[in-house]
Amino acid sequence: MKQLNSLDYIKDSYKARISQIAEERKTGKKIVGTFCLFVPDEIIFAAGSDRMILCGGKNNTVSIAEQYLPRNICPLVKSSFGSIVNNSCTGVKSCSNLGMIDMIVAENTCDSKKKMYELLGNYVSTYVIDLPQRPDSSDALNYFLRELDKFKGAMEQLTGNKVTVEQLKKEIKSLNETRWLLHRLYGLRKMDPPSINGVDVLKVMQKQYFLSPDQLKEALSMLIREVEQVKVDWVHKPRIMISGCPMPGGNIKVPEIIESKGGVIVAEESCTGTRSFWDLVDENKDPMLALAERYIKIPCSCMSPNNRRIDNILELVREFKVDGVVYYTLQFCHGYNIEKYKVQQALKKKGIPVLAIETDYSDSDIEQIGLRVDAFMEMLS
Ligand code: BJ8
Repeated sequence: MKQLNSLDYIKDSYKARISQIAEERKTGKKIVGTFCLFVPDEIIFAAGSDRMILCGGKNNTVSIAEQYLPRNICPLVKSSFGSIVNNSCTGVKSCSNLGMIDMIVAENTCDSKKKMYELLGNYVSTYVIDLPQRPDSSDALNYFLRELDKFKGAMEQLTGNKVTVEQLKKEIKSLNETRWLLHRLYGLRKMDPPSINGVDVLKVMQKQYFLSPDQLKEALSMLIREVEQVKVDWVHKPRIMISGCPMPGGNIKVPEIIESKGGVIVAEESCTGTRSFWDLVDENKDPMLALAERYIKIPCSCMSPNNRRIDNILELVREFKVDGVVYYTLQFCHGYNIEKYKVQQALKKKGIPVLAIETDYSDSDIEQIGLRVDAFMEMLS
């Protein structure tokens, strides 16, 4: 497939972004670190602060975390924690960024994250948003709205800036523009064959959490323009959707295996995929209410029941003409591992084959996963 210049631009934007954050700090701007989609960026930006997502996708910080945390928790939590406690930064590229964080904004999602945040407070000031975990119950929305109001207050205290309705509306509009661009990019993947590889899109989706909103919009516009020009000869490749746990930067093992074995990934039902942008925030409502309504709908497996996720998966399978689903989970992620049963049942009813892969951040299972993916592709061909 054609080399896309915008992908190099996105890859090379790392240094510029770090310098930008360093400059912002010199002017007194506060930098917030987050780990999850449930934290509304709009409130962080409306308070005049900037944010970096700190989820770890690299294996080299896992063993550092294991000196503090049990081995049998998910690698995403261990990798994230390992980057933060690794004060010496030995061999860990991303570690230097953490010194730039003024406050971590955490959320009550899965058990591993919740308990990890308690320990994180020893290293960086940590604020926790309490999420209602039964989103369909009658008082969940009001509870979440109150939590977001408290969070807005915490941001005002951190930055010394008042979060105004006008500023919130401006940030909602800006981030909706990004969501629209992502919808346009994903729209190009609905073509047969799509004119961009899944691995390339995933790298962009991983970077979306690192770039500033303006950088991201510029990069996405460039990418869309380039992808629209690409002409691909038709060759049959099984159209694969990945569904499950997020894949933060550094974790690209399974998508690379899928595409090296002849499949093409056309969508990712994950927080490094559609969950990050699928729903927009209503621009015609009171901004705090609109944010609460949009964010509480994120179909994460920490929510119960989470039937919205099943509906969304079936919608994506239809829209992206998916031939098979790779259900991807990280070891010890109980939420997504348990929800696998319901997802498999729903897809089975629609005649969509599923390959379940449970893995970690190490390379030890590459060969074994490759054999299973090979067999899956053969079945789909
Ligand atoms: S909204 S998916 S980003 S919580 S993989 S740490 S769930 S044990 S990352 Fe997540 Fe927010 Fe949900 Fe998305 Fe726990 Fe599972 Fe690990 Fe996970």
